Amino acid sequence: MLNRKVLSALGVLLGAAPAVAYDSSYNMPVGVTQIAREVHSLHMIVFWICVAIAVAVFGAMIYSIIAFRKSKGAVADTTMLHSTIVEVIWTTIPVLILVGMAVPAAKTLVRMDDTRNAELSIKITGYQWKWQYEYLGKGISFYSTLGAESNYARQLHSGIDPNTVKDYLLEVDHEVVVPVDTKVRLLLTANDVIHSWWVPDFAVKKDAIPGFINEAWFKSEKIGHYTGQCTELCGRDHGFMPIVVNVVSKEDFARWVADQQAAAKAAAEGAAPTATTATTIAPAASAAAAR
Ligand SMILES: [Cu+2]
Repeated sequence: MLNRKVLSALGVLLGAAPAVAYDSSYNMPVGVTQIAREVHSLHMIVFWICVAIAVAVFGAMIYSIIAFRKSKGAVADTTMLHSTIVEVIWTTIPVLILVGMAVPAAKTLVRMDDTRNAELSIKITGYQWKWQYEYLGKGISFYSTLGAESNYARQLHSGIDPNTVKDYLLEVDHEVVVPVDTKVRLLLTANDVIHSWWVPDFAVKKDAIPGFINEAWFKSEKIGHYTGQCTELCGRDHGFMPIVVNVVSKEDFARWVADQQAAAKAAAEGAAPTATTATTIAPAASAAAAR
């Protein structure tokens, strides 16, 4: 009776592991960059190693508890108190497993840190509670804050059901626009407290620290909208400074840059900004591509 209960509980646990692993709403996203895919597969390798170890360890333990219980007349073996061979085995196997996991992980970490040959550099500054984006060498600079709809809905007694707001707390007024298939280097810093720039689909998560410049990069292989958040608790509105990256075609990006530069020039000359200051390019089309 006990055997069957324990075995069925084990079965449920083992069945749940792959289900959790492959249901993307629980698991981390595969992402849209080479690095993100590598990170995802490293995560899955380590996950399955952990599952295998858990099955072996808990399997042996539960079997021993059931098969050698006192009521069955089991008597402790007091003769085998020390075994050098067993100690060597239980030291060697974990070392091999750890090295086996560390080598591919280190390779990916080295690639993550290689920001050379970037085709576009964006300086990102974290503020309480918004992000500033400066496209280096292009004369483009703007702040990105929580979208108006989310901002209204989040207010106490707003009367707005957050479930009715599209991309609640994941929409901004000015999206970061970058070209597809382009290595984009990010230079991260902050102007007050520590923030952290995180976009899961790019596998980029880097602290933005006052007085320091941290580097990161990504090369999106897919056009679309990708969202992220600040992941360093930075004060009252930490949860209200999302990130939206709009990955567009290279032609659309060139057009966007020209529009931004023209708008900046017009503003500098004192003329009223034109309608082309909008930073969103075909949101419906690119959002559809992302999903
Ligand atoms: Cu923050």
